[in-house]
Amino acid sequence: MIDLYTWTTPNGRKVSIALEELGLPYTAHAVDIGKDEQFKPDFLKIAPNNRIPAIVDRDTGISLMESGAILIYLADRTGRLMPKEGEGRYRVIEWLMWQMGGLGPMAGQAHHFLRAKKGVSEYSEERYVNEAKRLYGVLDRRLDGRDFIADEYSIADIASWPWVSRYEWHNVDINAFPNVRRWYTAIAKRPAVQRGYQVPKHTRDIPMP
Ligand SMILES: N[C@@H](CCC(=O)N[C@@H](CS)C(=O)NCC(=O)O)C(=O)O
Repeated sequence: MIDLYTWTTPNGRKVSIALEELGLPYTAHAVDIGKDEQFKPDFLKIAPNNRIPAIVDRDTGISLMESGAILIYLADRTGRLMPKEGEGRYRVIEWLMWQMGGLGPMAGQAHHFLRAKKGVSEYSEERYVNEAKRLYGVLDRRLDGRDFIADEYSIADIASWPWVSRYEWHNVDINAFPNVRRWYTAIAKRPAVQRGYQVPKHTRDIPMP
């Protein structure tokens, strides 16, 4: 049994989607970041960076923060969603790192300046929207002639998909990136993705372009 500490955000949804895909039993615990619950001392013991998501695997005694590390752990624990060795494994890790260091942080900053702090900095709004668009272009070229980011559906797709599901928030016209749109809509139809998206609670249906 895995305890998942999460909220209704892209980084949280990565982990609930992976758990649903893998069919691992888990209990979701809501950490409402709008009410600063991520700063509670009990949560900080497993997530010292005061951010969701985090997990505690009661079977192995391992606790982890950082969504990328959690995805690698779940893939290794089950032998699924990432090749066990060889170039294919590093390709998945390569694109997982691309999401963790690029798409997530840049789109996240776009959300901050376009929504939470709208009007505070025109320069920042422009910079992060342009960076998000550049990253969509990178993903679109990667998906040209490919169904998934690596050879098969993997944690690289699961890491990027919830961020792309916020395309409206970062003002990117997903229809301008036909390979991303095709990939996004195909993954959106997966039952595990539909279940994982609504953890820890329903906020809205999955946006569809
Ligand atoms: N690199 C971290 C980022 C986690 C992160 O930024 N989580 C956000 C929600 S998506 C959060 O907990 N924010 C709370 C805060 O900013 O205090 C990961 O991928 O797990």
